[in-house]
Amino acid sequence: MALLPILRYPDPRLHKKAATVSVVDDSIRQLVRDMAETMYAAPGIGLAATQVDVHKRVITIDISEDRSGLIVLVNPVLVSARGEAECEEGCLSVPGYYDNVTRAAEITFRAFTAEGKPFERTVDGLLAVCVQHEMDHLIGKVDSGQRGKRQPGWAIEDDVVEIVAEVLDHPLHAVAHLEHVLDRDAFGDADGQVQVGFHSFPDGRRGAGGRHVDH
Ligand code: K1U
Ligand code: ZN
Repeated sequence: MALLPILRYPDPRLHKKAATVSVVDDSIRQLVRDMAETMYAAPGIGLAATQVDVHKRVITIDISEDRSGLIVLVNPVLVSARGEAECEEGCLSVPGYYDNVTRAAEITFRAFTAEGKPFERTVDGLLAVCVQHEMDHLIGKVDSGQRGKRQPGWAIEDDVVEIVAEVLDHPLHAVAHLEHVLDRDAFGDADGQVQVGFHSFPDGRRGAGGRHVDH
């Protein structure tokens, strides 16, 4: 098994459309094993092949508490969708962001297992949200978290605060400017105020990120 690097927004490869898998063979099963390992390590509750730069319609999901409920979707297709639900979503390709997204509350989809067996399922709740999120990845859609909320552990360094104060009226400028100054990814919001800086994760890792400032 292998841990695969996860592409990060704004990598243009995240917008590629995944191709239908023609045969579920050993190479697909190896991809599934690697994706599952990568998803568990991230940690995440879902992963689309697009996110690991493999442009095939393959998804892994595990929403179980004890990480024992791996679901594999090869060539998933949406059959029907009902109702609406607003939920907070994260994305491993946009670390540090959580965004409120409106999704169908219940969906029915068809897919193939890693053994190439067709199945159909009707799901709701977090699983429905996660399937929709991962299927978006397969068509190259990424929610960049532009309405993202502040996460616990947020920290902005002094030098970054100065830059933010200077460019607060031009959030997209702020993002481009900070990416240049910090030489790393930063995120922003097209229509609101954005602060951009470093995010401190509970385990001590640090990364650049941004947060929307409510008026
Ligand atoms: O596709 C991805 O980017 C993975 C993403 C899936 C997702 C999360 C929430 C709602 C919809 C889709 C994640 O897994 S983000 C990380 C996350 O939500 C999480 C990680 C560990 C434990 C519990 C949740
Ligand atoms: Zn995602």
